[in-house]
Amino acid sequence: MNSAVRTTKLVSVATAAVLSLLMFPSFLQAIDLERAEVQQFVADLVETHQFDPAYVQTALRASESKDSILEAISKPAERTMPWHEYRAIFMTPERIRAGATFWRQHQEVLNQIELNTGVPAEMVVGIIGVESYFGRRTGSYRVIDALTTLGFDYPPRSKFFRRELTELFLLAREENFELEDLLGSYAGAMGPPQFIPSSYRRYAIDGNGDGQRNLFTNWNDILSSVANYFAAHDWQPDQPVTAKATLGSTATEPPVDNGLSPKETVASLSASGVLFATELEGTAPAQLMKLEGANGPEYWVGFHNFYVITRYNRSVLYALAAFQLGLAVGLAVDTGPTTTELGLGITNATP
Ligand SMILES: [Ca+2]
Repeated sequence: MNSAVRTTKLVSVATAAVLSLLMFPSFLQAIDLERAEVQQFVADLVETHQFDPAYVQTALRASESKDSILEAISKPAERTMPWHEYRAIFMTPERIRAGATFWRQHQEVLNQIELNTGVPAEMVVGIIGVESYFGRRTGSYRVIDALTTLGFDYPPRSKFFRRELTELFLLAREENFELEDLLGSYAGAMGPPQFIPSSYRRYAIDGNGDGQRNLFTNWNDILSSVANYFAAHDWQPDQPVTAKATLGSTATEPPVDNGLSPKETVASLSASGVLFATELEGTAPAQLMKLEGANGPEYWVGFHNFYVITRYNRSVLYALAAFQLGLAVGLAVDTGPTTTELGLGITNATP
């Protein structure tokens, strides 16, 4: 019996492998349930979160480890690209126009969210525009494939992604999703706002009040959740995000810091000879960033709200692109809430 079963299994595995190679450009394979770390994972879900072991095993058995996911995780765009090239991906006339259409479609919800949270429509729209081209590009990997691949076959961050895999199981149970139907990016980020499972569970909002937090297809939930993420990370309403800066003639060694938290203040940067306009007090946190523009270096000062954007995605380039795209779309929409000039930040006009 054993040998017959084994033979059948071998044949079917071999057939599947050949079919896979024919059908997919990159190699993929089922997760091996015999592996110690996979067994440990199943045991944890069963013991800590009371999952049915058969359910977990079935889900994992149906998932696939993919080389294309391992390749994608090794080269995120914002780490390898100069600012002007990265910015050019997002600040296209097409994307800005699409953003204006998107804004008008969701105007009412965006206004309500801004009223409730103090997070401006520009910011929410900018994030959705950079993350997914306003919902057009949300990723076509099965989230369970992404997280099993990275959780079990990507040692540098396997702990992190295995935790996200646990969160995915919990999320699907809580929100009544079919686990295997959920699609997302190669890193397991879902829907137009690209929330990973832990962020989804922690920050998603049921905006339309139907009892489910649906970040895949419900725009009220999606937009409310982005704003909630910002509010939860201490977004300061009506405060600026960035200012364009130049170096005064007295600036000998500018305190450039392209890190992810402001270590200087408005006063200390000014004292160093950095020239920029802001109404913030001297004690307000600030950082001077030097980016590679098309015609030489660009200097930007980031304030507290800039730091908040980097909590959504830990990249200075990302944060600046999302902010600028939101401003550009806001200008294109040309409605009630308007923006001040680029770089000075967001203010709400009196309606
Ligand atoms: Ca909902």
